Amino acid sequence: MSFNEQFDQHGAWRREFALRLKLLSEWMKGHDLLNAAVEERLLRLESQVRSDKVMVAFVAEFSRGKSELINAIFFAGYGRRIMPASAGRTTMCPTELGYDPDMPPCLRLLPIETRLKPQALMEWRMVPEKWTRVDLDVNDPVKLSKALEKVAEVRHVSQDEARALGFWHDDAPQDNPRVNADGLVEVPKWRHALINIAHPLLKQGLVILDTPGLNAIGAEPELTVSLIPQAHAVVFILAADTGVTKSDLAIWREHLITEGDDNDARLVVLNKIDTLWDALSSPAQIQAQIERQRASSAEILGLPVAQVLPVSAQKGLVAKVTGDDKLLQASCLPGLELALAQGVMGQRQKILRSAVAAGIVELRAEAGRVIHIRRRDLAEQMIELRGLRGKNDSVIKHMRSRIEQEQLEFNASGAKIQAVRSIHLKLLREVFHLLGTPTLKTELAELTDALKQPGIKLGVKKAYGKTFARLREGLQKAQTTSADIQSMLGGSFKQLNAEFGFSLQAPKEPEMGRFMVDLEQIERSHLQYLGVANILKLAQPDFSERLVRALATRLRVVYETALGEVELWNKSAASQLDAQLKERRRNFSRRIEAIERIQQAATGLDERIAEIAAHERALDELDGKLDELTDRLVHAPASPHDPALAAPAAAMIQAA
Ligand SMILES: Nc1nc2c(ncn2[C@@H]2O[C@H](COP(=O)(O)OP(=O)(O)O)[C@@H](O)[C@H]2O)c(=O)[nH]1
Ligand SMILES: [Mg+2]
Repeated sequence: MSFNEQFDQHGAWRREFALRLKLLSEWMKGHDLLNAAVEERLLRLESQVRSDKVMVAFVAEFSRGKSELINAIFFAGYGRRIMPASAGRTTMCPTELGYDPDMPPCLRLLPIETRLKPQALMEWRMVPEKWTRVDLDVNDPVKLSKALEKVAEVRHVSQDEARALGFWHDDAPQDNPRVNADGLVEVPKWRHALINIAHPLLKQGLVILDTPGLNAIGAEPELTVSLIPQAHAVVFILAADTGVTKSDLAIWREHLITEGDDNDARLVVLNKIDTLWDALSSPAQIQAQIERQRASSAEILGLPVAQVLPVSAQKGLVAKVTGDDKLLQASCLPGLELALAQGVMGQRQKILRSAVAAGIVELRAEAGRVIHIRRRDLAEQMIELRGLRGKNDSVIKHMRSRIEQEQLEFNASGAKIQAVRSIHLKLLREVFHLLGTPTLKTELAELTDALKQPGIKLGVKKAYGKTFARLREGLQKAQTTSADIQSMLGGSFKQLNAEFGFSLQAPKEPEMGRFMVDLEQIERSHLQYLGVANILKLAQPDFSERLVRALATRLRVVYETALGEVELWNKSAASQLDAQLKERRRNFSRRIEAIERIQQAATGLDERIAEIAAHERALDELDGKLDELTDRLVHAPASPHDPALAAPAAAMIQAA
């Protein structure tokens, strides 16, 4: 299966899942099984599946064929080049292709001058008016690719301006852009481009990042510390006509090697193998030459040969557009697509599926508790009513006053429950404080200050190390406090269960380990960036400020996610308590009502008992149905060809 097919399949699974989830939520609502925690979980699952993005980044030096490869893999269906990729028309700024349904098809461009301001790219994303917008006509491939040529636009500026923008380094003259006859330097006109088009793959959540060469990557710290490390797959491209150059190696070493990462997510492509196709050599000779180059590239990069995939993007695109199967095979493009499909999509699917499966199990447990307490209440009423059989009026009266007494006592115990709540809240505030934005800000302010100290540059790694050590300590504390909350809740719930026959169960506290790993990964990507090569850049105060800003935006995402999990966990605990209190209050009024009816001889005792028995059966059915519906979600078929899909969702509604 190719990448595109696998992606399609993933999309189909997500749509199916979203539909089933919606039906489940309606069904639960109809049976009064929704409480705050269940609702929250449903919402999260829905948005997790709906907004799941898969980012594939193409990273390489100028002119290795990134844009051409993107055209060949994703956009051949348009019948022509979409991303500019011909000699002299090369991408100058990082370009993200994706789909946002709330926006018309357009190209948005952030002017390069925004580099002079300290805000991180992530922050600029939230200020749409600073971007230049060009609407796109997706039905006209010629106009479309013409409009996209804007990502190749350049400006000519003075050396000083180029320096300020991060494109001129006095210490590394060999890497500086060329100066024209007027003494002006060519720099990209745009800092970042966002392309919004309703391409089928993009609609399903694929995001493609096309990057310019080494110089531009180095000038935008956020690429190195955020976008590239967070991509689900990175395709690094070499060209057969240049071999592994010094700057290829610099990109690989400075931006792409991260120890401990899973290798499936890093693909190395040896592009332009067609330049080795030579009419005078035999196919075997050509093949041998490709293999030699493949082996030497692999050796230089320190990879197994199998991980370097030879292709010809250009011939692959031509072959797809003209329907030339032989050429397509010769281009080796299908092999690369397969590797992307298995390495990237396969992984992504697995992760998403196991995440949602865990969510569904929790959901099932929450709803199960509601059913459980209803069942318990019915059983209690049943015993009560059976006990009234053959009893006279005064016994019935006595029974009623006993229930009323119980009700009074229960209401009076509200203080106890209140006490549990207030301890819970107090501890929770501590966790919120530890993970909150103000705390993060304080920690990073210290780092910014440290980087501002003259002469500290050589100790910059140390300053980072200290900051991260403090952040880790904070997370650790959040974990310990969460564990305290958990055991406090566990103890109080146990007591309440014993006293009132509740079935409360403190939900497991969120695991901070995952965020610890995120933290480590962020630290690694930053440290890698702080190598000798950047020591001089770090001497510029605005550069280090930008770096810390980029760090802050990335950390904020991690902390917000952690906070979100803590919130959900506590909501789940609090709403369990609410739900059981509510059910219990209802139960008292039901019992009193039943006795009243018997007293007034409005209904016979036997009839009432039969009613309860019927309720019990209905509850059993509800429980079974819930099992079935949640099971179907966990085991939602992966493939649209799966026979299980032949029984579509409509059948499910009927069954429900
Ligand atoms: N012969 C050959 N040329 C290619 C191939 N892929 C890209 N090119 C050419 O290499 C140049 C740079 O390609 P482009 O995609 O713009 O490179 P980028 O800067 O990495 O995005 C263009 O002139 C392409 O036509 C290929 O597979 N074979
Ligand atoms: Mg390009």
